[in-house]
Amino acid sequence: MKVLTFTGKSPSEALKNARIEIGDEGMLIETREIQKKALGKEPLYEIVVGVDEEDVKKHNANNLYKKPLQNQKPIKQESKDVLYNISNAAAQISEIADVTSPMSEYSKVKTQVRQSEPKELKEIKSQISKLGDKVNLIQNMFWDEKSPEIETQIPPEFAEIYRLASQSGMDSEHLNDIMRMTLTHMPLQMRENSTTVKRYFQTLLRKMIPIRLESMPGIGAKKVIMLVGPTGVGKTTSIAKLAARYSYLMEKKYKVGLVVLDTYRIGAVEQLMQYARMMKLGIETVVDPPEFATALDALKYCDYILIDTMGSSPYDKGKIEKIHECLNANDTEFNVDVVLTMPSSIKYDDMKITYENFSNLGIDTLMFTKLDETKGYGNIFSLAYDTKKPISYFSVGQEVPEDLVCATSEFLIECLLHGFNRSKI
Ligand SMILES: Nc1nc2c(ncn2[C@@H]2O[C@H](COP(=O)(O)OP(=O)(O)O)[C@@H](O)[C@H]2O)c(=O)[nH]1
Ligand SMILES: [Mg+2]
Repeated sequence: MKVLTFTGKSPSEALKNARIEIGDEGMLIETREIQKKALGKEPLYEIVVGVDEEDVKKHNANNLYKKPLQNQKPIKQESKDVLYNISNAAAQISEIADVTSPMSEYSKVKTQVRQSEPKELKEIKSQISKLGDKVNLIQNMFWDEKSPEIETQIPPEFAEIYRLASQSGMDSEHLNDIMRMTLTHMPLQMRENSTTVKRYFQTLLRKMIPIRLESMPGIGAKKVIMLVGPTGVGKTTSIAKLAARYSYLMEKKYKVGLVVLDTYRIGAVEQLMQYARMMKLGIETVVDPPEFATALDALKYCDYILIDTMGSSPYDKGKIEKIHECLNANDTEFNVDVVLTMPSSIKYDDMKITYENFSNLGIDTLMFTKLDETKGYGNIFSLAYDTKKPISYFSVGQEVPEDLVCATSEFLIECLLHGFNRSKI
């Protein structure tokens, strides 16, 4: 290799001189200050450039020599007086390359940022990773303390799903049962990852919920549906939604008739009367139990008969008994589907009390209202799981008729694990 030296009053001038002689070919070996600037004396810089065919090839392979000479950093940087940082070098390069406008502050900053970015990013990444480890550690510590007392030790990968499910208001015994089942049946390799644990758990929950899929009355048959439940839960509103659904919203337009047993509260009767007028539906009112069969008979031309009942507190046995008498007095051929309607905003224990109080009416399905007003849906899961009564509908708002959802296990488990999302209806 031939070693050539070039001098100048600055490193850039030395480089410029080198380029005049040898062009861009060559390897910048060193830049050094030969003479310091002093009174009456100009500074003198020297650059050492190697030019050799063999070395050119070698450095090309290392990517060092791919750049033109003015873009290279010297291999040796012995002279402490010459500060070689990127911005400095960049300034020199622009100077040599005859860049007309001097490097702006902006581009200097940009260069520095670009240089420091990977280092900072590395630092942030390492901090995040350390933090993640700490969170896991803490989570596991809490998990060890709080993990449910069931025979098998539940691994930390279950912590997230356990937290979500227990926060949802699900009965703790049910949750522990499910955990036990999961641990018994879940393949070992799936347990190592909290995502697969969650997916497995989700599927299991779905399979555990009894659902009554909506079916339409066959030719010549009819459906008689009665909504029962405490006052103010949304029975009348739901009857209006169902009526609109069957008479207007489906592909086939069914004949719908209404019966109202809520004759003690004039306002409540008027509420359903208004819906009946708006939708042009036949409506019958029932005061005494024997009138119930008469009302059904009067609406026998309908495909659907929807029965709204008097509101009653779960403890008001008298009113529940009156409904019971109506059902007993039903000597028609029509079978009445009794739907217990409950708001999702009440606790699981209160749901159970309500269920027990209405159970002598022979509950066929469950309907949950006001899903838009709550955050936890585990109580719904637990009631359906415990009673083995299928869920038929959900009410998700006050709007008639749109805020009604035909029950599916996917919808409920999605609400349970991720909250109610109107866009997913
Ligand atoms: N936020 C919300 N409000 C509802 C829902 N269903 C009914 N409501 C409201 O609850 C109140 C009582 O409803 P109503 O149908 O009269 O209850 P009922 O006494 O059981 O017949 C009314 O203000 C309804 O608009 C629902 O799903 N979500
Ligand atoms: Mg009502």
